[in-house]
Amino acid sequence: MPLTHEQIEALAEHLEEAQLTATPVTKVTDTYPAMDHDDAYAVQDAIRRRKVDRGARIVGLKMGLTSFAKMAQMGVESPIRGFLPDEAQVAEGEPIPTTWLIHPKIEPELAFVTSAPLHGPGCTIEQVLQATARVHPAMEIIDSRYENFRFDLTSVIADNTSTCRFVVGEAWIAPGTLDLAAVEVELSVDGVLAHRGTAAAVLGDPAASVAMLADMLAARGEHIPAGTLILTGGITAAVPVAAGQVVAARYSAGLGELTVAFS
Ligand code: OOG
Ligand code: MG
Repeated sequence: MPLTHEQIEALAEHLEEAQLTATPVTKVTDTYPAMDHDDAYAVQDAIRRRKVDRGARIVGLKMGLTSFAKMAQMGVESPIRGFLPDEAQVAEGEPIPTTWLIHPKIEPELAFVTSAPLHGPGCTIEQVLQATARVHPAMEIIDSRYENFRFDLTSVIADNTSTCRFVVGEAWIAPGTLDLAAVEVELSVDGVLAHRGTAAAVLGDPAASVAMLADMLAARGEHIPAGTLILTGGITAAVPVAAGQVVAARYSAGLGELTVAFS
């Protein structure tokens, strides 16, 4: 953990300013090549504190880079976790303005809502399913604060895993009623198919993503509380979006279609 408290606070301010002013910045590892993942999570935590101090609520947690499509797309090698502030949440059907975004991309996901606490280490898929109330279709809009959406793992952790906006569909299914890994999704932009995927792309089963989050939190003496919303990670590669476009994700398993319009 080579960074000082002051350096961590300065990086958090730098990255949050980049977000709030929609101005891309150089990677934090360009300035501090020796910083490690613990430093990066400390920067993420400092961004979280800045937002909470200004009155934001944390409405959920997310996992990222949980699919091979995403790891390959971004050139990084392991999953990461982040937080979802209320300012990122968009209601289903509400258009998303792109004015204050840098270079947004969208990806289809499954969102879990827990009904009981989940503790690691060694959290299992069975424990996750036992502790899950609902599984919803979701879309995440990611917007890296780094130039050209290019980063390494340390830099993207510090940047709260590119979190920008997210939409959780009102439709839901109860876990246990079907094989979540078999859920299929088709992502289309203005009616043209962009990607097709199966939820098994997310660590073999999206419930494994929640289990991994519980284990990651356990390493810091934390857990997933009951009532937590969790985005489990993009099922397909993410696609760039622009004002005027309409993106639809059509899910199997009775989860329906989730549409997001950009203005
Ligand atoms: C990092 C965030 C990845 C996901 O679902 O895989 C992510 C990025 O690709 O910018 O949210
Ligand atoms: Mg995502």
